[in-house]
Amino acid sequence: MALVDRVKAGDVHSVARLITLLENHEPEGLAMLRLLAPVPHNAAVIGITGYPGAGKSTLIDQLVTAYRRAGMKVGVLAVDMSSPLTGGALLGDRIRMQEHTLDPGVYIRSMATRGHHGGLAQTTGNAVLVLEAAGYEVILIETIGVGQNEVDVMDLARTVVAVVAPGLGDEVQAMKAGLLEVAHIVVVNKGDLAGADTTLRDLRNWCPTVLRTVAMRGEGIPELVAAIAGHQRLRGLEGSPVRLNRKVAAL
Ligand SMILES: Nc1nc2c(ncn2[C@@H]2O[C@H](COP(=O)(O)OP(=O)(O)O)[C@@H](O)[C@H]2O)c(=O)[nH]1
Ligand SMILES: [Mg+2]
Repeated sequence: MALVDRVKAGDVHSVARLITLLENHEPEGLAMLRLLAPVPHNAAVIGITGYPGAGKSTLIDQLVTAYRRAGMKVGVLAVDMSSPLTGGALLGDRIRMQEHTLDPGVYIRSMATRGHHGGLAQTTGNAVLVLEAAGYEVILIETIGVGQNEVDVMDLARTVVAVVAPGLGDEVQAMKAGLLEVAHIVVVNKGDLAGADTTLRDLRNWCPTVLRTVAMRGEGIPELVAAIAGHQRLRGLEGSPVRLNRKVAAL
């Protein structure tokens, strides 16, 4: 069977191989992407953005568990700029996600970002296409979301969740200026820490949907899943060009 057919059949190794070809800008990869067409855009593409340490990976880990329980195939694309700000973050993510790597219904991938500059969003978009072609129903994209590159990556997501940790006054101010503009849902994670109430109150003046989570303990996850489902339904009603994932919207 050709690589393209194996991707369509959902073979994980072929998915990984094709994404690598696309990451390396191999002409062969782009040719195969064309062969995948038409790709049904049935996945719920969800962006999880926020500063390093806010708890994005921990939250994604919990979301993966929730969507798997609902029987959906889940892909995770961890996009992280190779800046001093995020150095070393990806290894931690891999270790945390290890439990899911044993699950054939979950595909987790760190997108190589070094030297990508403007092409990051395109490469990530191509990876989303490959996952959709392979039948993934939920695709979670993790990014730190501060620079233009990451904001472009967020354009790929139908629902964008901004994650904030309490007690970081300056960070919250920066989030208001940048991240909150692209976010549909704001999560105050580390709700167990002092200052969570103040941060929640503050952010509720800015965004209609602000939730508290303790990702480490799985608290607030059903509410987040419901808020994402609600947003997907809303987008469906608006007649967005991206098709609605009915399974996610039904949760
Ligand atoms: N106290 C507390 N710590 C958390 C919570 N969620 C995550 N963390 C911790 O915060 C740190 C950063 O989490 P991580 O998910 O890697 O953040 P990311 O950089 O945004 O992906 C880790 O040490 C987590 O264990 C939470 O709800 N409460
Ligand atoms: Mg992370």
